[in-house]
Amino acid sequence: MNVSHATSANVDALFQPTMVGDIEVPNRIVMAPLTRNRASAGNVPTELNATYYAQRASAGLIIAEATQISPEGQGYIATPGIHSREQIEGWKKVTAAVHAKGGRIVLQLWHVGRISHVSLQPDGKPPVAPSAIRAEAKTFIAEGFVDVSAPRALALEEIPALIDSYRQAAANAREAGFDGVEVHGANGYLIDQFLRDKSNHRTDAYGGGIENRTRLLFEVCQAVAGEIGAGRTAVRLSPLTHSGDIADSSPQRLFNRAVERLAGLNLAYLHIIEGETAGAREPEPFDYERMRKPFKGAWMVNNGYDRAMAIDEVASGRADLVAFGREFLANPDLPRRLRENAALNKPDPKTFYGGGAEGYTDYLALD
Ligand code: 8OZ
Repeated sequence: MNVSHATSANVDALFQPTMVGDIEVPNRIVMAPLTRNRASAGNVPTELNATYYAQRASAGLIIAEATQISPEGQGYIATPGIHSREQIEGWKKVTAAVHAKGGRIVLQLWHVGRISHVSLQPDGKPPVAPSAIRAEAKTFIAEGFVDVSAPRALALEEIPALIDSYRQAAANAREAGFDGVEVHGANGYLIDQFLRDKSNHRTDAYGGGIENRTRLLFEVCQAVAGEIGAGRTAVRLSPLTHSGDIADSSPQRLFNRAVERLAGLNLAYLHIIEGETAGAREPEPFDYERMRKPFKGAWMVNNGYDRAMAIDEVASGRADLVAFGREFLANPDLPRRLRENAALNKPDPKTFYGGGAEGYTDYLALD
């Protein structure tokens, strides 16, 4: 018996092609969605953005950064949108550049809900949320870091139009050349605000018990899948995160039921942030296998994975795909580096949010 095989799973596990819904991927290494705040005026993607994503086209799948579905969906400066003609045309440059390099790219559909500031909202109005509860959280605007603004509660009558703005954004993403979309249901943004009982105090069909709090997530995914196909629709969830001042009294029950409802839609993949976003992987006990059980699509995991953990996770079958954020930001050829066990460039947090090419398109590949 080969001892090295017996003691450690083989890196080849990460390079087995597979189907992710309707999308065929050549490896299991995914570029996680990363907010970089480098859109141009009108929140329009640029040639520089196209270069950045094309440099990373060897990913099994690129998940493009969180992108607002509507003007109200914006919460930070210079994040891209997918609701205007100029934005769709800008994204076409990105998808064409990635496809020309042989890659695959989906768009993360984002509504920040209450994690916003009046200066970013149409006519300076308050941001919208499930309930009028201000988050203890910050955002960044033209003047720098500021507290988020107090939101107003969405009226029940406004929810059909909200869901339709997700559907329209998915149609726009398809027109822009994306291979699919990932609905952002994580990290304390609008859908997550509806899921959790700390931020959702509604007494109508979208608040109260778990059935009602999972309704918006379900209906958004149903509308998006109906527009572009379930095999091109995915969701990101973060059951244990407290990002955006979010919390729930019973995350295991909540997310078991959320995944059970989503399972009926036959989505392409579920993307799970394990633990606190960009923080502790096990802040409290959580049975991810139990949550996964009803779901038949691809299972993607994220948060602090290194090479050995990723190989073990995929080789064991606990996950089909592993998403890397900061490592992909700093290593445009991350799949090759993982395959060869090469050293990794270190990401520089000073250039994460905003700026130009520095810390964006100037990380070197091997050779
Ligand atoms: C970092 C800064 C701003 C937004 C997320 C979209 O956490 C984000 C985000 C991350 O999902």
